[in-house]
Amino acid sequence: MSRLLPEELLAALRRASRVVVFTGSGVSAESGVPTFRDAQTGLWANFDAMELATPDAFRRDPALVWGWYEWRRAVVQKAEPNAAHRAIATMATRVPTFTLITQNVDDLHERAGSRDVLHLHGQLARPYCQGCNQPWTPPAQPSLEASGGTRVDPPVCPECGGRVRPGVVWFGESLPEHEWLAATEAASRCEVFFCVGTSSVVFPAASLTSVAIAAEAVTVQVNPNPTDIDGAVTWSIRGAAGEVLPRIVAKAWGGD
Ligand code: BV8
Repeated sequence: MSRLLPEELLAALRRASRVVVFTGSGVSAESGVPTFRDAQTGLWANFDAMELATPDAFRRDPALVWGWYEWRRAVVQKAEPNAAHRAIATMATRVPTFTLITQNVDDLHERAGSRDVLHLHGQLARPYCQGCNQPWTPPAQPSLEASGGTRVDPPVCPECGGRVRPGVVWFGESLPEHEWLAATEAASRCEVFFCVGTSSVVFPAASLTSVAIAAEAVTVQVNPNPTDIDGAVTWSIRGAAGEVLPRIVAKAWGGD
């Protein structure tokens, strides 16, 4: 475990032509967005995210699940990207080929300036009709904000009258093929692979670190807490992403 930034890591970063950053909900924690396995807060204290993020939960109680996603959309809307999101966007300008892969469904990477983000688990901002797959554009103001409750009936598709669902990948659902193929390709060819703010317990996304290790990339974990991959990665840096990543960018390339 290290808080210091090993010179070998910084040198590998400077000479790398292909770098991948793989993020989880911990990268948005310093923006005030609860991590996925944090005890739910406020209205949602008695619900388990793992139970709500499933097709069965939506089938059983669409208003409860839609209300949860509307609450999360409101939380993200009020949040701002943090120094970790900005450092990742800066890193992309310092290396020839950079790939950002995220498990997060928020848009904070994009709002920090990152482009072509590979969202393996979908996006809050992309609901769609489960009948005809027509994308549904959410109103600027999340409905829960208005209702203040925990239950909100999901919208009805204007095209086919079907039920609109959150634009995320639920447990038991397949990952989007394009994003998954692009992510595994990037992880298998990179020279440096960062795994930031994830407990690495959700698969197949968490297997990307093993893909990078098998490709003999320098692998770097950034997390304030221990995880199961502490002993598998080249460097495990114990710290908050918003503190560690800006330091890495500054020490590797100078400037901000
Ligand atoms: C599928 C969207 C197959 C919804 C999410 C092996 C192979 C394949 C599948 C499985 C497998 N084993 C088990 C499975 C099934 C399942 C799974 O992985 N279950 C787990 C729980 C055991 N996987 C699936 O169902 C996947 N689908 O495999 O389909 C298939 C094949 C054919 C046909 C049909 C199906 C789909 C998984 C996607 C689920 N959807 N999100 C939503 O958001 O509501 S996953 C959810 O977990 C979020 O996306 C989240 O990002 C992700 C991972 O969690 P983390 O990001 O790691 O968050 P967590 O809270 O756990 O950890 C936060 C970390 O941050 C902590 O370590 C903390 O210390 C750290 N941290 C805190 N503060 C900071 C910080 N780090 C840095 N800085 C800080 N400041």
